[in-house]
Amino acid sequence: MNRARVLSHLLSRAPPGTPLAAARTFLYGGTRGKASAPPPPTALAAEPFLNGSSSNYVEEMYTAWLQDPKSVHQSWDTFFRNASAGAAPGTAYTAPPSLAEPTPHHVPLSSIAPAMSTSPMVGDVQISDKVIDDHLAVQGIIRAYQIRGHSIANLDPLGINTVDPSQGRQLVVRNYMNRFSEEDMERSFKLPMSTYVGGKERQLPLKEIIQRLENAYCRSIGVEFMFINSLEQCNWIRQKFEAPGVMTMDSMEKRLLLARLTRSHGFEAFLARKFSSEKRFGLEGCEILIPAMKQVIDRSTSLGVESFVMGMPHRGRLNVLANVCRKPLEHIFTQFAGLESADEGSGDVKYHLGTYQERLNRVTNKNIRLAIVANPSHLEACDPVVQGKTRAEQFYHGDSEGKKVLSILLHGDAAFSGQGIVYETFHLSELPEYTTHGTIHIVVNNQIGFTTDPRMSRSSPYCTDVARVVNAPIFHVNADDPEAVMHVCNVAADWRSTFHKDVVIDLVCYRRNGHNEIDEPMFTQPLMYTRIRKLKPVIELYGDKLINEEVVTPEEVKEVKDKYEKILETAFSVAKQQTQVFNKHWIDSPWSGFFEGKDPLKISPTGVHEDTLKHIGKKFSSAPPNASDFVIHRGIQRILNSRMDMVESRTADWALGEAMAFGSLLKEGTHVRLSGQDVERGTFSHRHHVLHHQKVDKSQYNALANLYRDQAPYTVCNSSLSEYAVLGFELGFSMTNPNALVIWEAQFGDFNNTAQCIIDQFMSSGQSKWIRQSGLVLLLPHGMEGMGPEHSSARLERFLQMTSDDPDVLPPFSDDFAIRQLSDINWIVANCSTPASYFHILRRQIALPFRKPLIIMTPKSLLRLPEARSSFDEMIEGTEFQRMYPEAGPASNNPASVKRLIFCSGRVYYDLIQARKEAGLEEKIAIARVEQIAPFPYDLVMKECAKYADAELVWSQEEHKNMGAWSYIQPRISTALNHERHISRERVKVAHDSEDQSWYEYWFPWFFPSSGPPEPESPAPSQVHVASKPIRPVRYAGRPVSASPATGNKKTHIRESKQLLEDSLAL
Ligand SMILES: Cc1ncc(C[n+]2csc(CCOP(=O)(O)OP(=O)(O)O)c2C)c(N)n1
Ligand SMILES: [Mg+2]
Repeated sequence: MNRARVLSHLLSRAPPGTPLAAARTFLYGGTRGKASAPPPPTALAAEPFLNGSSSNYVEEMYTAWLQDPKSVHQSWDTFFRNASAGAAPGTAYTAPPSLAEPTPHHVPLSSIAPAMSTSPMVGDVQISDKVIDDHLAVQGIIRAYQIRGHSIANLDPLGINTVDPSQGRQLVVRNYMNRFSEEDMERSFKLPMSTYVGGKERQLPLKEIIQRLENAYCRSIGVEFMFINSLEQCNWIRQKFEAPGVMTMDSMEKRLLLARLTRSHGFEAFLARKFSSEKRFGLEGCEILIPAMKQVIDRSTSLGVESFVMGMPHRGRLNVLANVCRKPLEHIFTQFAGLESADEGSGDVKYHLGTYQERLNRVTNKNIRLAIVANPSHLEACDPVVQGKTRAEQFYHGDSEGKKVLSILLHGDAAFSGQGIVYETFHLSELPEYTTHGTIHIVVNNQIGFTTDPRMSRSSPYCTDVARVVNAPIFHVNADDPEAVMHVCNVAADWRSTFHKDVVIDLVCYRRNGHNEIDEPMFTQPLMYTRIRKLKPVIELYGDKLINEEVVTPEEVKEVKDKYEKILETAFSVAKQQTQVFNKHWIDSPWSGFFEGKDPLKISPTGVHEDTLKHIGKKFSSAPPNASDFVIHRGIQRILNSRMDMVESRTADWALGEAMAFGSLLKEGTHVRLSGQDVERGTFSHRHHVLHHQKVDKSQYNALANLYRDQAPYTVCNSSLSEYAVLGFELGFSMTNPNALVIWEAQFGDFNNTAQCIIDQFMSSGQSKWIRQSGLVLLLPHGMEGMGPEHSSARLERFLQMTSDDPDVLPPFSDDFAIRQLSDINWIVANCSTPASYFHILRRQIALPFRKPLIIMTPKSLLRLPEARSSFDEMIEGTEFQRMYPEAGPASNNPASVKRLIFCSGRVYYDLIQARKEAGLEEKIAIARVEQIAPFPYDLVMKECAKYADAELVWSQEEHKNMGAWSYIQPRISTALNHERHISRERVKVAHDSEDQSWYEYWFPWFFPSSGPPEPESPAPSQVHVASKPIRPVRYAGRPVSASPATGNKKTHIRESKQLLEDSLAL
């Protein structure tokens, strides 16, 4: 270990905190190897010239010597050789014969030694401290440019924030330059290893060094990267920006760039002409975005990427669709025409719609897939969705390193710095089960957000500062320098391909018009817009530049422009002939083959063979196969034992029921992914899907991932502490593959409202707006168990309020009533009370011929309640999900004597039956449990009501009256029983036409008045009262209204709980 020995000499005694000490840490403790033995303590003291101030220089010399001994002065060579050979401390240095006059940049060791020790001089060369310090200052200057050069770069096309160059230099280099005179500028200095500005040169005059640094760091590109804590990555970036000639483009590349700019500009100009009063959130002022994205895509495609998943806001979206994705122009133009939609869905405004295109990349001649995810107005909300979709594509394509699928996120400057979801999404970027192996972020930094200036909208210097948290390099670039933008795009694509980490391109540009085309920007930004009006569009600037360089002729420029204009006109005439728009043209995640050949009203069975239940149960209750080597916690062993006991006795608790649902789906080839905070163990310590070896770090066992040899993969992953980003991510994941059960679990249901935007904008309304389905499941622990206002309510009422079923319309009865309801609604809301119910509803998600989000209120204390267990009999073949459990006890045997029929849902059922038993009312009070609240099981509720025809109806809930399911249930029971609300004649007719009329006649006699079904000439539906009969009301029993979801006081909680049971049961 020669290297180690020499460095021992140099570094062993360096005082802590000095550069030498840092070098020691780096060289010994870093990735490049370890010293074999500690160095002799006296070594450094004996080399008096090796003090802190010269350490950088010595380190440089040593590193250079290691690479090429001839690259350093012979005196250094001798010294390092002697030291390597084990020379005693203080004797390694030997003055060499003077072979020639050393050049000023080439500082020999002898020039340092005499100044600091009593060592003899070398020949007649007397080199002072100044020479060393000058070299150190040059290093400082280089480093200063690398760290702060961006702060004075010419980034702003408006010139508003541009610093005066001479002042700027002072800002960057601070006092390093003070020591140099004009003559010094001509002196040559040896270039340190930390710069690539020299190219093949090892020394350069100071003037040239500075000039090259200015070119690299202070022209149209500002590179922020020195905060990255990897030397390798910093060096990689330095090389990409410093090496001479890195930005050179050949004329073909320049012509392509001009052509792309022409399209970008031409598209906006065309829309402005044709639809002058329409909002389109044009790209004018940042037309370079289109060539930039195309460059990123070209370069990444050449590096192996086949699929691009993109998310972007309003700005320039139509242009991206047209010119990056190559969406048919007529599809875009028809969106301006205000046509009726030909297919399902309520649609969305044109600058929110997604798309999916497959096409040939002409530059690389490879086929690529491009998806732009539909997004709501809510800025940045689609960021995690894009990441989830990307991750899923990578997962299902076996692209474990992200080489084939790449996510690109576009941002506005104000939104990027203002929206917290950006930060939350960045924090997913390196998590094992969430990483997409690097996202390329592009910011359209037009230096304004609607009417607000950056100084009023953020506290950070750059709008991109949020990216620093993940050590992403940030490339700021003046959008009016197209070639600089292309360079940055190439580097970003190369970075992502090399390091698989996030990177940011900050396109510093301007917004030529108002926020949209109808806004007047002079109201609020008069000076900015006075300046903007004087600016030539970038297409002109660049066209002129290329004409001057004789890369193109003016005729060619015109020809390219006219050609595109013609393409636009042709598409415009096609669009004009259209009479309808098709929402299906805008699907961002088509599921080819999923719907085809399926009966849209058939649910596959959800019951499972008993052997399968047993197999899964046993595996789930067992230690890993190498149990003797795998030390399990005693508490876990007890849990496994009790699980095994349950399996033996053919029963399942909640965790076992869930495992059986997952396990059986995995067996059938369905990937299951469960994500959320602490889901591996489970917030309530009931799940334990990942067992941890108690003695070996990171040694884990996941039984459900090891059930069958040919099973589908099982992913269970603790997430970052974010609801918004993680739920968005899982939603995106669920969009990719309909044959996967994707689940997000909240720690407590209460926290789901920090992800409200994903719930409202994507889950509840996504299918309607974007005809995009998702079978995502939300598990929301919910229940009033005395845990205070923030650990009690998943806000069931909100999910129910957003269901799209009309409380006033009784759907037509038929054999496929239940699935029709599911097909018609926007999402399913359930509050399961048994493991079997939970088991079936999870499996039903995959058994459905379509996909709907499923929101489940999940229990807390029921997880362990012995009464809340299910027999295997409720899960085996032939069983299915029970939308409602009717009363099955003594009361059901003699319905006529039942005084009250209570409907409830979830946990409160167990309190009610206990209290009913204690009160001896099992014959008098029937209790039915609604498991699927929405869509409402009208048929089953009506049947139960009909059975207890004389009973008073009560809805009992533990939530406060203005919360929980009451306000959803009440009008629906009323519609079901009383028809006091209006009912569509057509729907009644369907009910009458159904085959099973006698069944309905028996249970719902009021549907079939003696006069027969309504006559065709009956009054209009809005006036129909199907039958006049006494109103059968439903009464509320539960907590009164409240502002807070639950009391924080234990006593009050107990009192309220007692009261609600009394209210419910008092006859
Ligand atoms: C979450 C959210 N808040 C507010 C708005 C309203 N809004 C629409 S665009 C906009 C300004 C966006 O500025 P910036 O991100 O810089 O994008 P630009 O329009 O400048 O391209 C605002 C505030 C929104 N769409 N989403
Ligand atoms: Mg902006």
